Amino acid sequence: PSASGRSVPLAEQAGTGFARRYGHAPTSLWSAPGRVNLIGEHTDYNDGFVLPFAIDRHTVLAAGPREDRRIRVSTVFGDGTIETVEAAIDELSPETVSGWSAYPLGVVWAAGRHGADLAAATGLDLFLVSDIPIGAGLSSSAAIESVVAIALDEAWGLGFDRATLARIGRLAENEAVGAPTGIMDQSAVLLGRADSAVLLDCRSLDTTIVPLGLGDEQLTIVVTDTRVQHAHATGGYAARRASCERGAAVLGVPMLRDLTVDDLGRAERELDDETFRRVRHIVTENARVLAVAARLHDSGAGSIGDLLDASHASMRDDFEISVPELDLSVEVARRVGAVGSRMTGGGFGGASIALIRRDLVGALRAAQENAFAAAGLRAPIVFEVTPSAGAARLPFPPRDDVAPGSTG
Ligand code: GAF
Repeated sequence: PSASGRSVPLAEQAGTGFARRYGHAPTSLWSAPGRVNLIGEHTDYNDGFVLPFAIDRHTVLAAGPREDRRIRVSTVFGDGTIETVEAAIDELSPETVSGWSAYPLGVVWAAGRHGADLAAATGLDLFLVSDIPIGAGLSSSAAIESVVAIALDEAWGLGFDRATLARIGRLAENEAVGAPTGIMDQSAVLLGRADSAVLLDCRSLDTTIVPLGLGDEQLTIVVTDTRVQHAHATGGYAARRASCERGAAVLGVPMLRDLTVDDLGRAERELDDETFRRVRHIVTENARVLAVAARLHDSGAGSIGDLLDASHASMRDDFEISVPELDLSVEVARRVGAVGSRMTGGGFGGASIALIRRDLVGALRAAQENAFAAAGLRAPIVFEVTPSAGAARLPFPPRDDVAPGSTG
């Protein structure tokens, strides 16, 4: 919010921030949303299925060309401080980038690995602003990667399709940031459509847009950010990935995607208990994703609640990636009358979602705040999200009537 109390649109913040920082105006503006995963957790790196949607929270990038072959990138932190990092395009590698700038600069390097001719690339000044909470499991990182990827694609005339841009973002995250994540987040951010989720087959990368029709049923999706921060470059995420690889190896399949619920009897006999439970989560979660997509098509969002609930139980008990704050927020949502509720994203912190009637949103917010206070926990942040369009170029100069993500 500005000093006047009016919330300054992100596009305007990016444009004026750029001009103040670099002393000249930007030439283009770009926007990429965060994402919520409706269902399909940790299935992406097992070649399975996911069903995320882009949300109405964005990272906006102001960009302008330079005469030399350097990249300058700036970002605004929550307390208003601005940090700028500068690098020569030719010297970029996973070893030379670090901190927050590993996301945008890692994308430049990754574009080169995907065939972009970096030797012919002109320098760029970049300025990033965002209203996606960091560490909440809403893909603030994929939004940065994707917004930089679409801007480079046009500035350098690369002509990559969206699936390739998603791969570039993922490569940056895996190699430059060092988080062994899958392809879901970048795909959701780049391929999202208004009022819809994206059903992604993470083996073929085939996508199907699945209309959610929430408005027709007077339903909405509410995020409860527990403010327990997670980071996927460390610890549990990589350990879960290793368990999945071990399970597939022992069972003699290329990926856990290649198992069905009919294989779980054999899996239980051949695996140790912990690995079996990790495998059972992936196998049943893949089945739930396909069932949710089918039910959305056949009978609408009001019919998917039990599958969301079962997904949460599986993550809590079998995959063991939930935390008490997430479990509490899910229980509270059910008590208030949500259709269904589950943690979303990689886990070990972050946010849960509740699919709930619109008229219950106020009651849900109050109940979450009360329950967290009663448990002696930091107040959660509770807000509605709207399934939104994916990353896009914004009109420049900014127009007041066009919100980030509403074009393209
Ligand atoms: C994180 C990762 F980035 C995704 O690739 C995915 O594995 C998710 O956790 C869990 O479903 O968001």
